[in-house]
Amino acid sequence: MRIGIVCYPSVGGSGVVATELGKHLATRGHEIHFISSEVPFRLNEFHENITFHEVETPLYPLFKEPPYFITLTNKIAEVARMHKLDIVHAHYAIPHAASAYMARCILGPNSFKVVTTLHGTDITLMGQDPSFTESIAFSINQSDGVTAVSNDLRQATYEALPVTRDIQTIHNFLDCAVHHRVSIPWLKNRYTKPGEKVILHMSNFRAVKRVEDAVRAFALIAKDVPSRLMLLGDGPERAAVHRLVLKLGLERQVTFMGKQEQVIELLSLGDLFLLPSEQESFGLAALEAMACEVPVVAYNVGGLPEVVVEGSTGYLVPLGDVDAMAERSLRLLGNPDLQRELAIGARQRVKSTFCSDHIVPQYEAFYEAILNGHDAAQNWP
Ligand code: GMT
Repeated sequence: MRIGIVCYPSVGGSGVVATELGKHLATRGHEIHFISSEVPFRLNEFHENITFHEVETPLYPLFKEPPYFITLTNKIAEVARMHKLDIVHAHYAIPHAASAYMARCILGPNSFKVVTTLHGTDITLMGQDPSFTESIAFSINQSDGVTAVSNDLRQATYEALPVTRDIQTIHNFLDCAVHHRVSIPWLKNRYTKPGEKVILHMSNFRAVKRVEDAVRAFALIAKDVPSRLMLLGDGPERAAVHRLVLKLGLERQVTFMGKQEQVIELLSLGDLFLLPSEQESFGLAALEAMACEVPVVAYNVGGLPEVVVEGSTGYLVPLGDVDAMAERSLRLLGNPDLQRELAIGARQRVKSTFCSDHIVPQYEAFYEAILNGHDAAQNWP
């Protein structure tokens, strides 16, 4: 198949999933065309079946904002025509699905099929905002096929928006051959002290991630167990998190690692991963930790129960219950056999359910069904 993939290029779950999907599809012989404003950050090696097409958005003095929607639409139409694309797969409803729809209007109804994957914030945050609802619902309804990264997000979409199209859940995935625990002694020596337990958190430090809760839980954990909190990532809440670390006198036990692109080595240092997000349609960061044999303690929200299995790969506690987060963490860190059991359980869960070998064929089958004229609207919901 000839497939265009439209995604955000920056560090972030939707861009990562879109890029990994494109790379795996290319390896499986499909012709892949990435369409984005920059080279997606995980698209870091040459592949003969992958072409990148940059969307350039000139800012004329007349415009207050760059007209990205128009330039993206234009680029999708241009690439689809030139490379005879079968499918344009938009990751994120806004503006990608809307642009793909408009590009198809330009080329005509028999040109290419539009597949949209919903990742979460396009529904759970933007989807609730009246400034976006009409356009998001329209883009979803006009797609030829729609997927969501969890059952929870699928359900949330029907609840939030007047969507009449079937949505198929296709979970996020990892390359299990690449994502596994590695031992790098110098890294361990560089960042941790002997005997310390390593607690990790990784996110884009947006308010929805509640990183301060991870720090508060860590403060309780560190009272009982010699430990270190390693914070991977950066974003708008970083300064507030730093202030809290200082206020709690934890500066010697908390390490801010900043934005990291290669995370496997760092995740492999962990004994435990904290994910106190107040919303998470899937929680790719949790999956990445689990692949590296790191159990997860998270709030019981969104799609996280589809990833973290209570008591066998980690624990899920009520949203905002920092005490419970610390208590489960201590239960695990205080019992090395239990920690090991959950670490192995976490890896097993990723291997049995979320490896690329298992998920990428689901996307291929989905594309094929759409190209063969399956009307995805028939099955709703
Ligand atoms: O969570 C973020 O801030 C980034 C966001 C994105 O669009 O990249 O992540 C969303 O999509 C990921 C990939 O499907 C999911 O793993 C995340 O759970 C989801 N984030 C939220 O629902 C808050």
